[in-house]
Amino acid sequence: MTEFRGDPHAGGRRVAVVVARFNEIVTRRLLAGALDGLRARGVANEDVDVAWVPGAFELPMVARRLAASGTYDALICLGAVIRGETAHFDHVAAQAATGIRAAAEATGIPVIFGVLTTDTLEQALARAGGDHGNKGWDAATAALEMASLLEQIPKEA
Ligand code: INI
Repeated sequence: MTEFRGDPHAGGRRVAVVVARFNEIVTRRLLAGALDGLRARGVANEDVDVAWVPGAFELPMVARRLAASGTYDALICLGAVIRGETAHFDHVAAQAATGIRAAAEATGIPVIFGVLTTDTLEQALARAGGDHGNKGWDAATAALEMASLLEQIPKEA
């Protein structure tokens, strides 16, 4: 039996982070968590690029362009969609999730869903460096783990 397991402790990787400006009080903290997580695993500052988009709805388009560039081992998308603030919460959240997954499938590069979908700002802040950890950090872990895992498993024939 072969067991494949991604190793997040891997330096030398290039990572792009796409982050939404909407609810920036939350997303700035997610970004800080993601950058901390990448650095803690040995990713060099110069191997990380950050692109800001207006809102979570725009994450997939930019993520897909960056993933297709061949420059990065993994992409991280960060956003905060808060139900209390919008009637179109469900559309924005669903389009972000579907589009991010499509970007990964189209390019074969891991594109990580680091988008909070919460009912309130307080719940979002709790998950952006508050009582419930930092989803940005978790997204960094997932990105490096997936980059390592995809390196190990056989490619499409
Ligand atoms: N974008 C977010 O990232 N989070 C939200 O909570 C949000 N709300 O509340 O509407 C939001 N809307 C903007 C959207 O992502 C697009 O930027 C906008 O519709 C332009 O396409």
